[in-house]
Amino acid sequence: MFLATTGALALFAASLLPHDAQAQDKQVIRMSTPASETDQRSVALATVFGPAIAEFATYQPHYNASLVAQGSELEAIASGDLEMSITSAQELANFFPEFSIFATGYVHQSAEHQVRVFNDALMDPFKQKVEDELGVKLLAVMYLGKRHVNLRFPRAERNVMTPADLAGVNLRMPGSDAWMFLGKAIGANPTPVAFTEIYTALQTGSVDGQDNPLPTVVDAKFYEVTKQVSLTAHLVDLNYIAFSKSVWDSLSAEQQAAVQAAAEAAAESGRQGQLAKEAELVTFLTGQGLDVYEPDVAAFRSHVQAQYVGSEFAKAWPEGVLDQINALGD
Ligand code: KDO
Repeated sequence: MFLATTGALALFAASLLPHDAQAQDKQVIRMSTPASETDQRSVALATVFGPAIAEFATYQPHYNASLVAQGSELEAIASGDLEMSITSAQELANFFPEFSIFATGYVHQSAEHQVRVFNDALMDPFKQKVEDELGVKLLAVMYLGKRHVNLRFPRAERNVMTPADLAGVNLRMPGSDAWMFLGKAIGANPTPVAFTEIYTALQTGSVDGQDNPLPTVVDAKFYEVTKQVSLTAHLVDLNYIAFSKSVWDSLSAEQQAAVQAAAEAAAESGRQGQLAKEAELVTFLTGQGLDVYEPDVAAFRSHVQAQYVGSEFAKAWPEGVLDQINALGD
């Protein structure tokens, strides 16, 4: 009996060997993000991207900034410590100021507009520069959603209809110049806090509010520690799927095509997931006792646009690109 079991075990182990050897040969793709595992972008990457490349690579996601701190992912890819992330235009603008055009309030109009812009020839020099100078390939654009102002105060205390109503409000923003500028441009007093610290910052009152799309407000449970959402839609936000160029170069042409197709399919799946959530979450948040209301969006738009005109950011935008982006609008 003992011998039989040992023999069976030996056979079983032997049958695993070629597999194991194969698994060791596979390229491991570590992906780091501050997002949670249940965020629609994370879900799409885990259920669409990972399986689509499983034959030759092992997709290994790290959530909640547990592997790399928010904002350091591009450096980590550039130095070979990470293979993939979902990066923002604001983070790219730290290296390449012209990327601030995609981080500017009220420039992108919708999820579909983001895709048209990303796939247009106008993006080619942007993508090329990131590839050449940082060793990062931008494979596809993921939809994060429309960012709104989400505050601890009840509406009776602070009714946010125009930028003037945000005067003196300590609004948490991610920590980079482009984000700070946007926070100021909507009329608030921006305070940099890492994504993973927002809940506590809201709970303890070290900030008065934060801005993120509704799916994030729900996924990260910010609704538990806030009382209102003013639907400012000041940024139709995105992330680019960022992939190590040196890993890309080590793949065969077929594998590269598979990675590219997998990234596009995951982005599409995540986009649909995020759009569906955006459509249903006003009801959920209202049910949780939050006031969710429409401000004077035209007042926000004209105020924000006026802040960017003539700014240091706008000076870095290549001639004519804003017009090209607008021409691709809805
Ligand atoms: C955030 O820190 O508010 C932000 O929404 C910024 C985005 O660019 C993105 O990094 C996102 O956080 C994380 O993926 C968490 O959702």
